[in-house]
Amino acid sequence: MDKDCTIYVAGHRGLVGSALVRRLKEQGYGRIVHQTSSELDLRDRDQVERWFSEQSIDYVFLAAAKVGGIAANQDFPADFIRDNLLIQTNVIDAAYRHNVKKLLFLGSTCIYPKLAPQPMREQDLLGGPLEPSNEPYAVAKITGIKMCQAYNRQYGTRFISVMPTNLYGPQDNFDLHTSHVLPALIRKFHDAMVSNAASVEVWGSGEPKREFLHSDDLADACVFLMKNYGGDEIVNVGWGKDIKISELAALIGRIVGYEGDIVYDRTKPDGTPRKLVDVSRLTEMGWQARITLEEGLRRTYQDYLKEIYHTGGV
Ligand code: GFB
Repeated sequence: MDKDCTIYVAGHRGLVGSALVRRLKEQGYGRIVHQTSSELDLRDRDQVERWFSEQSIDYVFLAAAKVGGIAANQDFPADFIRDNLLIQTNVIDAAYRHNVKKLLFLGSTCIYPKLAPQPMREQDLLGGPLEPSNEPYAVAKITGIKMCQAYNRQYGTRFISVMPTNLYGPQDNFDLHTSHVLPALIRKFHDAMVSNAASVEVWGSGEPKREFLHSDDLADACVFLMKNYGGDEIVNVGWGKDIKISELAALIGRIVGYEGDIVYDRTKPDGTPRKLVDVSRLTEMGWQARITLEEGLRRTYQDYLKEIYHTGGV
């Protein structure tokens, strides 16, 4: 990627897209283009076509998606499959028709079977039934991967697909109903600490295990792959270790400084029992994540405090 190339970051206001813009700027890329969803509705083929005709886009990071935690996936399954299929189909097809040099599609590790052997390897894709709580989202993401591979095969494009594990960082969604577990727990523990509540409610049994990667690490991996990877196979990006939700809750409680009880609401779903990715394909290429969960959580809590108090943090 030349420093003066035009790079389109789709979804630049989100957790992943905003981290990509930060990383690309740090590396000296001058022409990064983007649009908000009200300026450009990526679900609308004509608007996407117009955008690609107006810009001379060389590279695309496709980070725009409808995302959410376990409850949002269960409550809005139609929105998750429709919006993601429309967004990715329009952008991938426009990238082909406008001769984009390379596109990076962001998938998710929920594309792997519910009971895939752990850690999950790239070749486990389509090896068994999916986790039901997010199947429509996962099917949309699998379709995106297959579209990239099909376009490469038929049209000779260079579209690569990256599978990040559960992510967190600045610009995350802290809404208690639609967010992922990590921002939800930061908010719940903070609110409990401020209001001196006797306990914090954590969904499910606390037994499921998840792996968490900071969005700045993911952005670094994506820029690395855009520069160095041209293969057709998908590539996992993860931290390499997972922890129980109960351990995550205890860690967040410690960072926030909350000393009350943790209670488990077992009427809420656990989702998939474990989700850890095999990162050997990426580490063999020479890339490794750097931000430890504890450091990442401290940074995310500081960012959250700045956001809610509009100050310089504590
Ligand atoms: O992050 P999360 O919503 O999604 O939930 P998934 C992870 C685990 O944390 C589940 C538990 O076992 C939840 O029951 N959990 C505990 C909580 N307390 C809370 C809470 O207050 N809020 C939330 N949200 N969870 C998502 C998929 O699955 O992973 C998406 O739904 C996507 O499609 C994403 O793939 C990466 O890790 O289960």
